[in-house]
Amino acid sequence: MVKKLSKGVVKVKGETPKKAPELPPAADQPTSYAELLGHGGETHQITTAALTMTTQQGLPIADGQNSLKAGPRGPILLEDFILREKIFHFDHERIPERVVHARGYGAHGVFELTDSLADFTTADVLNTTGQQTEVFVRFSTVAGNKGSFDLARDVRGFAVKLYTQQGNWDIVGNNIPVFFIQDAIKFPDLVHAVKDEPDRGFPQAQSAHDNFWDFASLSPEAWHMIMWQMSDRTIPRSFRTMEGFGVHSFRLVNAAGKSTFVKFHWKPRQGLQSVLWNEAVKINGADPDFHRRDMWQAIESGDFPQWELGVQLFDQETADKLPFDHLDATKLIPEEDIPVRIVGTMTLNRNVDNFFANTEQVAFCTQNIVPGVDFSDDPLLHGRNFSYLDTQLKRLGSPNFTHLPINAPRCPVMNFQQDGHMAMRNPVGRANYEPNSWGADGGPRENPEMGFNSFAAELPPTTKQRIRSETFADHYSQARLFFTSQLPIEQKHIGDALVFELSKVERVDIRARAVSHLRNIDGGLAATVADGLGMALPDAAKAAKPTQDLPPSPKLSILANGPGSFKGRRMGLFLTDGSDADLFSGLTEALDEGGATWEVVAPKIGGVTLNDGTQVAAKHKIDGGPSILFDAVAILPSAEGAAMLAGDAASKDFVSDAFGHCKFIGYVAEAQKLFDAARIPAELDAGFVLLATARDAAAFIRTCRDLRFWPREVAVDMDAASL
Ligand code: HDE
Repeated sequence: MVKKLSKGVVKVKGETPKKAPELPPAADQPTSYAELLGHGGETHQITTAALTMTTQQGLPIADGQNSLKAGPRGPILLEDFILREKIFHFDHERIPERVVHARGYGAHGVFELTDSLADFTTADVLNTTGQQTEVFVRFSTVAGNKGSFDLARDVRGFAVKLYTQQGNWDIVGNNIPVFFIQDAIKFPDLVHAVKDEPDRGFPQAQSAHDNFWDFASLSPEAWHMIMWQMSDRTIPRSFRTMEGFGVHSFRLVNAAGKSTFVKFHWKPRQGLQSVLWNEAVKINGADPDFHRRDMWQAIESGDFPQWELGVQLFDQETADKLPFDHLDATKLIPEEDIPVRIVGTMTLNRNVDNFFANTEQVAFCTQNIVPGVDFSDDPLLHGRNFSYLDTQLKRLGSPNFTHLPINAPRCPVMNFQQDGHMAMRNPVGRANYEPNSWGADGGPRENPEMGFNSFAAELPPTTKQRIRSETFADHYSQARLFFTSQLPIEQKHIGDALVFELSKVERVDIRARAVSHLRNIDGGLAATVADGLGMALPDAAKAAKPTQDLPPSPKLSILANGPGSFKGRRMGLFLTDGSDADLFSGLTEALDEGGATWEVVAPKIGGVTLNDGTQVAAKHKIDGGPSILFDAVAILPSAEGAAMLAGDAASKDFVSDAFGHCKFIGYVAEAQKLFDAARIPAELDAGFVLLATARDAAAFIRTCRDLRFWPREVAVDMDAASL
């Protein structure tokens, strides 16, 4: 980014080389590794520059560049313990990746309570307004491996660890409020089915294959979540533009021991935003780290993402009146039925300084709750409570993973648990059992007043059996509710996604079985998908319960809940030598004022010289900065520049992709040659805004408030004719 100082002199924004951190005076420097490790915080910050390099044992190293050899040309001697230690440690650097949610990205932040829930819960973090609680959040995709790409069509994990004064509270949620299955015993099957097929080891990070749709088409309970999965929710524009949901009902318990059911919501202040599927496919190639880079950049630039914490509170009587069972994780409660009460704000304000120590080693567990919060009887939740602790042991290798700085509570931890691999928190003294009479009071001891008490739920007389509740049997009504709550363009995207995914399924009978479920959800959708696949409409799947028509819930639409401004979004400025300097200044000033970001795309990474001689640095060379990386673009070449680039494939792609992805396009008249070369229809639609002078900049940015110019989709997609 460039700011013009005076004619021909520029300051390149954000590129001022950072001053090297000043080293403390020698006397203040840590003298030992142990002292370094004692620095606290979430990672062990080691400024090796200040010190002589040592082995893990602290032995100063004289030569780290050459191994110990018999003669200058080898062989290497077994005696070289420095070499062996280094290679040994390297060999053991990897820990198992998460069995699901392997690819993730985390950031630190703070939660501030704005509305006390003291009437409902004793949880300190939800009682005192204005109180700030440290948090760590990890966003993730589910199916792909750790090294997969960010824009897979997939559910996103949204896991929040709140370091409260009463212990760590983890809300391990997703960006979708429901789940595929109703009982934890089905989880390994679901995950096996969606991940790469075991014989061939592909496809990576995608559900578009036979095994997933085979499982899905044999699991009617999955179809509500499948509607979400096929919607634009699973191709978010950014982690910053996703909602988070705790999914299950939990309980809040107050000082009088009264329980209230609660569902947790995180609502992004940035508004909901997604990309298009064709764009997602291309982003994965151009920038597989699109989401993590976006989060990193936003936080580094001080544009801290924020979410509001919302709660849906309801009692047993209300629960009994709902037209479905709230203990069934395939169901949501429409906000129109039980409004979401906003009670706090979460701000992510600090990037990790060591990815492994923080994002990889963080261990979320649904069983991490605090006094005043408790579980509902949701059978999926209970399975999760077992799984998370179990998997952390496998992944982190020791029951002492709670000693790692990212997992350690920020309040005192006192008990008689001891030893184990890598124990870092080792109590001293003789007593390691309870009760004991060694200390003054034999502590630490339990505290019935402030300690966690399970809610004393009454249980009706019942029998032990392996069974699925009849109240879980309505599989399609909320799937229909989700579909009918979408705007027409969103419904089209769901149809497109289903056709795409099922077109990757080789077995025709699986395709047909999938479409048979759609018949119970929406007849029009079923017909569209069957037509898109070129197959006859199959009979409807046998339904355990008939589909009910529920009133639509506008809150379920992304487009109805968008950002309403260009703030926090990114404009691509396509420049060449000779581009108009006034327009460039006007546009960049308007973007800066509006809290948006912008990046220059130019024929050469060295930048361009504007028509007043100003030099502007480029962020991307054209083929390295395709328009898919931007929310909107401004095509601002000089006449010579446009003529030169009219034959350039990457420049034509830049324009035609922006057009095809329904982006708002600001342009100068000189761009016409490039538009013609990119075969943009001669009559420009209302998504194009002419930037005749710098005064037009503000109006263009206002136009970009809407996410996309959707009417264009009808023109660019033959499947849209039915809209
Ligand atoms: Fe998870 N899930 N899950 N899950 N899940 C894991 O725990 C599991 C479910 C979710 O960023 C694992 O630490 C079972 C629903 C997130 O580190 C594992 C069932 C929801 C993350 C596990 C579910 C989630 C995980 C793998 C069905 C949304 C990533 C690694 C009963 C509410 C957390 C790990 C992070 C991770 C088990 C279903 C969200 C294996 C058995 C429903 C966000 O323990």
